[in-house]
Amino acid sequence: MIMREKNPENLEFPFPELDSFVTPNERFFVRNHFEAPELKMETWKLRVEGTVNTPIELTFGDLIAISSRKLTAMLECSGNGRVFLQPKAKGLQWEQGGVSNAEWVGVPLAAVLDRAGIGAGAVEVILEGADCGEVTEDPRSPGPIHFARSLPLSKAIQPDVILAYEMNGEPLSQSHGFPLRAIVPGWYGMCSIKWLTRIVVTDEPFNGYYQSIEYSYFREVAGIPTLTAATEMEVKSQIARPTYREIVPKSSSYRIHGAAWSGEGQVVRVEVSADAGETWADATLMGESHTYTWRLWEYEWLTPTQPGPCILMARATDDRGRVQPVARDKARRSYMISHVVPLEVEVR
Ligand SMILES: Nc1nc2c(c(=O)[nH]1)N[C@H]1C(S)=C(S)[C@@H](COP(=O)(O)O)O[C@H]1N2
Ligand SMILES: [Mo]
Repeated sequence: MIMREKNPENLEFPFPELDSFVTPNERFFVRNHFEAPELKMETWKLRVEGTVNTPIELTFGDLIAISSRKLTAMLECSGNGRVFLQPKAKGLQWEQGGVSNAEWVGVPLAAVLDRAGIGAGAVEVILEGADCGEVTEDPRSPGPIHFARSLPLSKAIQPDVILAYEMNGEPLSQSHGFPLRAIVPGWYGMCSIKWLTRIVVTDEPFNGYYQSIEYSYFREVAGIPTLTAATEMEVKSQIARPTYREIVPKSSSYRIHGAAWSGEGQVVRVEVSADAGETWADATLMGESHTYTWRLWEYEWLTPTQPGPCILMARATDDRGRVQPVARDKARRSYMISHVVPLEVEVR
């Protein structure tokens, strides 16, 4: 793993080493804002309150008694690829490995909300983690805050939004949110709250730090840029190999490979260019197509006969016709980094 920050722990998956559809637990990237809390299964409780018919408190035993669901879903940090931004942006300088894919087991959030009964006028569901800290750099928090995000009720009650306690057949590790985390498939990683201990149903939109100040972008409303919480993942592809400045033999065949994904859609096409975007050719999509996970792809590249630098690119298209853009959209601030990143290699 590549250490992006020691305390709190922030670890990047070395994306050039991508060689499996499911990311092994010890290679799944870690994104923590505060020190990971040490929660004990015996004393852990999940409170559900706010605009509900009856506020409830569930123990871990109560929770796992609810019928479970298995789901393969990837998480991508919305700052993944930040190192490629020009001018340089503040924040963790992720390369391509703020993204991973796992099989999760948990209970639908909808089933938990049902226990409490969603009250009249409910519009959003806030998920709050047990981790807590103070943001001491501008823009500062008003003191210690918990990591929290809200989901619109319509997303919160979708059966694929789960509260997970298993990751790739093992109990969640402390780094990934033991004993319980949300998995909000198709949405950027910050929506999938770890160390979940409190759920608040609200009758007004939530404007917490991590969706108004951080993890928000400018969306145009009647021509006026309006800060809006980032939610669904953009369509995107990444090249795992070759890597930046890799030496590639001339007049031979090289397997370019990587992964591509699209939030709530499915990738239908990945194209590769070996001439800085002048011409494109279709890559082969491997395995089956699934919503919420990445699709591995490969392309057999017949390398140039002449030595010299060569610019590679990959771009994905999804089943809703979204095409990965070539240009960076500044309205996205330092998040949702999905534009095509040129990759320079050296043919020798
Ligand atoms: N409680 C809590 N949940 C959290 C975070 C956090 O710092 N605290 N980080 C979020 C972010 S920004 C991402 S990208 C994902 C990363 O999940 P992972 O560490 O399991 O890869 O968790 C999200 N959930
Ligand atoms: Mo993130």
